[in-house]
Amino acid sequence: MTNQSKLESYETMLLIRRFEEKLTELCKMERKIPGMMILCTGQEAVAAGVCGALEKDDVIISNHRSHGHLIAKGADTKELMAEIYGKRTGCNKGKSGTLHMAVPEVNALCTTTVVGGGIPIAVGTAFAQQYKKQDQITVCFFGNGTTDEGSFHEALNMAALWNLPVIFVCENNVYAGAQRTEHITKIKDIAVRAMAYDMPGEIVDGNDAVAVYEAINSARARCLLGEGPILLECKTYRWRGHGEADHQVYQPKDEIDAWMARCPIKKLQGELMQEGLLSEQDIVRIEARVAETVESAVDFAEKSPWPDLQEALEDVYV
Ligand SMILES: Cc1ncc(C[n+]2csc(CCOP(=O)(O)OP(=O)(O)O)c2C)c(N)n1
Repeated sequence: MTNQSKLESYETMLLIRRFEEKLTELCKMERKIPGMMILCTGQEAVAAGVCGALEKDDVIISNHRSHGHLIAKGADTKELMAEIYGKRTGCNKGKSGTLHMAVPEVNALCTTTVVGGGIPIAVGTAFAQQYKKQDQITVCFFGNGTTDEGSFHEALNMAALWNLPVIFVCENNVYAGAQRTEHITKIKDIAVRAMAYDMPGEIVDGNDAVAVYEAINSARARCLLGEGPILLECKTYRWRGHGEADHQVYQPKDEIDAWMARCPIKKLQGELMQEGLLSEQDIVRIEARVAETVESAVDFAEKSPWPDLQEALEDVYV
């Protein structure tokens, strides 16, 4: 990973963090955004590490915890914020809201809240990439709980059988809804599930953006050689509840504190400073740039028009 890519990952993670902190404020304190709000706070290194190692033409398929993935893939933060507000200027004209955003301009083709729903779609896009002999791959993001769904197993079987260029990225954040992993899944490491489909299953520190980047970089090269899919398990933790209305009573305080002490942003920041790539002044400058990006996204969303009632049935297939 180059020094430039490390600095970019740092800024991407910071942007995701500040963008979501703003969302917490907007939906909880200011009550500007109604409905369910699901954040990836604490998991930024997975989004930044994975997308940092991808090319723009590579496809990502995401789930209900998608803000980080979309920002890291290069989606316009103004259009994301406007979409979350439900405004006409949003990336999906205000129809998806926070949970189903797609940004085809950066090949973020689908985010779905149907648990396990995105994985077969990723197999489809990877099949198209292979069939059209494109030098592109697909990455599919999902949580640990998703790997208990039938669709996960069917999709991995087919992807392995056809040597498809797809990386399955499991963000093991210890929980699935209010359930701890060990209460719903017998195995300790999700990565061992790859064995059943004769594909590599790797475990990486999901709070280490550099490690995630390196793992994706080599997995991508392998996919492009036609050697088939990989399952990458990123061990991480979600700092907040399942959604913002969740009071996290089931998450022990000392567990949250321990993971917060392993903040992925602070980790990379420390490394960059130690390597002489980042100074205190640089941090202040990056923070200011990120704050400005978030503020202008909110301003854009606030000033944007609502969709008209007659637009409700446009772009909808029934
Ligand atoms: C098919 C389906 N079943 C159940 C749900 C309700 N649901 C939404 S998110 C979620 C938990 C998913 O856990 P995991 O895959 O580990 O992802 P995480 O939320 O931890 O990132 C559940 C059960 C759903 N949306 N779709």
